[in-house]
Order: sequence, then C-alpha cells, then structure tokens
Amino acid sequence: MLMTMLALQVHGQANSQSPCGPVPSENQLRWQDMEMYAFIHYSLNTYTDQEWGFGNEDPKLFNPSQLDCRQWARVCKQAGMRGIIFTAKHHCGFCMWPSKYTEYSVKNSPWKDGKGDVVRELADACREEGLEFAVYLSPWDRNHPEYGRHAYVEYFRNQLRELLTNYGDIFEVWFDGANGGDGWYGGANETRKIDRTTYYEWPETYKMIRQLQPKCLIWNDGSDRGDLRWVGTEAGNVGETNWSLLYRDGDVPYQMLHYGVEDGNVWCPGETNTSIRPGWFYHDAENEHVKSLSKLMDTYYKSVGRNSTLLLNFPIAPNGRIHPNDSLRGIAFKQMIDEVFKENLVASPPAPLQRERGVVTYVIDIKKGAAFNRFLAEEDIAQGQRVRKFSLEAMVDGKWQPLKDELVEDGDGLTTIGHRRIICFPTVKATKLRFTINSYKQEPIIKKIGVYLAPELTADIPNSGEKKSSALHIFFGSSMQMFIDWDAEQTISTFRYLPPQDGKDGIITHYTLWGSTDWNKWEKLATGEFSNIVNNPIWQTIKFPEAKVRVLRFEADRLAEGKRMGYSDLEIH
Ligand code: FUL
Repeated sequence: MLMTMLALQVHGQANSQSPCGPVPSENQLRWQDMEMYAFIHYSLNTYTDQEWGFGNEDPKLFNPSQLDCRQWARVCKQAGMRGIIFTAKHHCGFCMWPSKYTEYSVKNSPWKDGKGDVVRELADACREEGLEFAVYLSPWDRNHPEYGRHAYVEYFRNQLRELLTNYGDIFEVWFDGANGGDGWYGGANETRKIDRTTYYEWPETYKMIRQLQPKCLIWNDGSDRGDLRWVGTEAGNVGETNWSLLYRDGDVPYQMLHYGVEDGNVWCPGETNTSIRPGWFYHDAENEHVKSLSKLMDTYYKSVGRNSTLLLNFPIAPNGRIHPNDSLRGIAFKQMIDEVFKENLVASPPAPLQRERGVVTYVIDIKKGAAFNRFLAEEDIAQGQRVRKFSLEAMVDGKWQPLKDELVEDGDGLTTIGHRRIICFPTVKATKLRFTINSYKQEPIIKKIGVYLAPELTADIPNSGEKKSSALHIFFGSSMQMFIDWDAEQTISTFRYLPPQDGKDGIITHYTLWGSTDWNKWEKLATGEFSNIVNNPIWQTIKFPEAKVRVLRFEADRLAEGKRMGYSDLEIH
C-alpha cells in the first residue's frame, strides 16, 4: 500500500530484546498485512429480499441474468480490497457450489441449466485479478434435516473438505456464530437448539483445515479459539484500545472481543466486519443508503487505524452484479485513502530522544510550513504488542499543545498501537510533533511513524434528519405495545421498523403486528423475529398481504434488553 511505502522507517531500535508475550504466527502476520478485504453476500436471500433465509426457499429462484464474478473481483480490487470472502453457504443452507452432499444448491437452479458453480467462477476471477480467495460456510443450516444431530457435523465437514480441496488456496474460513434456532430442517419446521461449545466438534474440523490448507486462518465466533476474533459489533469499529491478545480458554464477552486482553496468553487479532450498506444482502430499498465516503473513512480509521483488518461487505444484486452505487462508493473510498496518505510530512526519520524512567519520547520535525491532522504509528508486532499508552503534542507558537483522538468521546483515546494506529485530530500547523510513549509492557519497537494532512470531506449529502414517522399518530398501550392510528381507513402491506440506534435497550427482536378497522376485532397481520437486529440494528421490513386498517397494534414479544420497547423510526405503506 502507498501509505506503507511512504511511512518513514524509524531507526535506533537496536535494543529489541526478546519477544514480548504471545506473538503472531506467520499466517497471522501475512493476514494482518492484507489490511482490507471484501465480504460478498449472495444467496437465495438476494431473491427473497431477506437477511436470513428459513431453509425452504426454492432453488429455482436462483437465476441471475448477468452474473459476472469478474465484475465483483474488479470492483473489489479497485476498492483496495486484497481478497474476497464469499458466502458459499449462508444460514439457509443453499450451496453456491454444486456440493455432492446435498441437492439444495446451484445444481438445482435454472442458472446455467444447473451446471454452474459460483465458487469456482469467483475463485478463478480472484486469481486473475491477483486477489486472495476465502469462504464463509455457515455452521447453522436451516435446510438440513440432520441439523442438531451428529450426522450434520459430518455433512458440514464434508462440505468444508470440498471447498478446501477443489478451489485452490483459501486464505480464511469464516464460521458464523449465529444460531437462531428455528428453521425448515427438511420439513420438520421446528426449533433446534445446539450447545455451541461442543456440538460442532471444532477441534476435529480444525485438524482437517490445518492439514488441507496450512496457510488458512480460522475465524470462529464459537467457543474454540480460532486464529482471529470478531470485534463484537457489525457497525464497523473496534475499541481504541485494541490488544491482539485473548485468553486461550473460556468465554469471550463483548469487552474482550472489542478491546482484546492486555495480559492474554494467545495471539488472536480482531477483524472488523461491516457492510457498505445497511444489510449484508442486497435490498432494492437500500440503494440510496450506501455508506457515505466520510462514514467509510471513519470505518477505516476505526478498524485498520486501530490495529485491526477491515472486512467490508459488497452485496450482489439480483442480476448477479455489484450495484453501481456500491462500486462507485467503494472506489472513491480507496482513492480517498490514497489521497490522505500520499505524502508523509515527517521531515527526517526521528530517533527516540529519551529513553528513561519508563518513557520513550520522539520529537518529530515536520516539513516546513506543513499543516497536518493525522498521526500514524506502527509497532513491529512480530516482536509482540507492547505499547499501552502514549501522548501527542504539537509545537505551535513555541508551546507544546496536546492533541487528542477526535474519534473518541472519553479521554484522549491515545492507547495501544499494534500493527497500525492512526490518530485523527483537527488540522494544526506546527514545526514539531512530540510522540511520547508513557506506558509499555516491554521496550517498544516502533517500525514506522507518519504525519499526514487529510483533505476535508465536503462531498457528502447530509440526511435531512426528518423522521418518516413524524407524520404518524403513535402512542403506547403498554411498555410492550404500540398503536398507530389514522383518521380514515388505509390499505397497507408493509411495516418498517428502525430500532433504537444507541444500544440494545428496547430493541424488539420478536414481534406481532395486528390490524383493525374498529379497535374491536383484530386481525393478525404478521408475527416473527427480526433477523440479526441486535448486531446490525438497521431498518427491518415486515411484508404481509394487503390489509385494510384504521389502527395497527405493534407488540414486542421479546426485547434484546430492557423493559420498554423502543424505536428510532417507523414507516408504513
Ligand atoms: C452474521 C450473520 O447472521 C449475517 O447474516 C451476516 O452473514 C454476518 C456477516 O454475520 O452473524
């Protein structure tokens, strides 16, 4: 990457001592250098406008007219992605390759008369574009009759063997932790609970992966420690404090996922996964909601700039291509990263001025007359992660002025460095910058220091801030029941719910929607679960057969947290 080449090598690090604590494997080091790679979500959901398929969707729905994996690979490459992780099988169980272990796959779709293989086409396209290739294989399978029993685990492993044997090098395997319970399961149509800690027999599966693909990284949100960890949210950020360490055993609560563990005994770096639009799968209704350039840059600073990698999702549209809005935004994103980091304003490679009393100080000369607003530092993580806390000061008019990370709310945000740390602050014009490492686990080894001037982003169109629901009559019948009424009868078929955006409190996970023309006789219009709403609190759409109503009763059957149903916005049509 341009930035890496231009960041100046810092010398004077002779005293490297012995490695500090757990260190990354060669695979983890190589992976971390990939920095950004793409997710691609594509399955039957694309044709049913869903985020989670139930497992009984008809394979005949899969019939894209212009499926073009080369277009995906080209877009991803232009967007600065170094590889692609593809949903070979999502929770619905539909296989995007003709697995010999199931009929529920592309082989029973009309696409290419059942002779197509999306995994093959994408693996080939990636190689042609010089991208790495990887697979997402959902352990939860809502189609398979044996899900919940041992036979399914064998089936899962057989499928994984196919993917790891027939498609060349795979850089990562992604084992989603989601398990909502209910599903079609071969027609049983029931809820199946599994014990995440034992059911999948991960140690056996890991052995097979290591044997078939020794360079492959394991991402696992389950109990057995993989090589990489989730960062606890799909919103696109990891903690400003981010240790690449975890404990080898035991549960990994949110705090550990998001911030890592300073005294962890195993190297397990964070991967920040998020989508370029609200959902993971494509929905027409989201075409105008592709993330803005400033949101994407914010995501970059809060992932790659916080010692993580960025796994950015591009959904595929029903025609089999990445939508132009997503590709334009993705490419603009990469151009902006290049623009920000094109010139390192450090005048000459700084050497630590002082190494005493537990403090290491670098005074950095800035190129004459330069203004700047970004600071970058990298540790040599091959020797372990060492820095706990640092400070930054700019010499303005002969005085040192403290700088703080403007992307954090509490404190100055100047904690941990790791593979790369980027600090954003308002533009200053200064002759010198003082970088002081105040606290560390062992003598820090700083590999690179960079100072940059990011251009101001003026291109984004701000949201109007007006709520769709502001024209609706909304009131609460109880803490778990909301009414919406009209002066006259309405014909409606869609109810949309935007959950609270500032935490889990009040998020409705299970709902029932009733309609009435007279407040007396109620007709049940819909009931169900909002898929993945806690991790990804985006607009949820409930569709139902056209109904005439004067009043709607929206009931929260279950909340993610708290006692009172909450909402950010509603839309009904
Ligand atoms: C989640 C899944 O449930 C979503 O559908 C999506 O695949 C995301 C990447 O992971 O846990």
